[in-house]
Amino acid sequence: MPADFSGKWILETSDKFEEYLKVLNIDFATRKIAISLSQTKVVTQDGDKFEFKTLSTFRNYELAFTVGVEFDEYTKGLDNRNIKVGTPHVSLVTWEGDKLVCTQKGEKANRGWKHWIEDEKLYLELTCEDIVCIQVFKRKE
Ligand code: YOG
Repeated sequence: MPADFSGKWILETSDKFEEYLKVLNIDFATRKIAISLSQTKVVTQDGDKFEFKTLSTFRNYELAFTVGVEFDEYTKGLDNRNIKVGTPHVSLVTWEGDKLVCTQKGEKANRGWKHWIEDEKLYLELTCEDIVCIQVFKRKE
């Protein structure tokens, strides 16, 4: 039985988020706004079909995918990169035990993220090149 990520989660702690933004070439002013934001993650899960909404007062990012199915990803409003099927650029989410693991093959090396639940918190590890950022979310009542 896979983990259940569904619900509304609010960002509690963020480690190395600015370093992650830097490696994605996000400019100074945008970084300062981004690191000060409260983020809410809204997850809808139906078997292996997922919808992730990352919401803030500055920008939102929505992603829908099915585990095991490659998809095009355009990181609109984030670093605005294309991660496309049919080129060597593609995103894919798989289960590694109870961890949801996304690889984002594209212009940036070693890019991806992992989600898991630990002690009733939602963890998000964001990776790009040699940077690993960890965000922890708690359930929003
Ligand atoms: O989530 O990939 O949960 O899609 C944002 C990284 C900041 C805008 C969080 C807006 C952004 C400027 C990860 C913040 C890096 C910063 C709220 C989003 C680039 C630019 C949207 C993400 C996955 C996993 C699901």
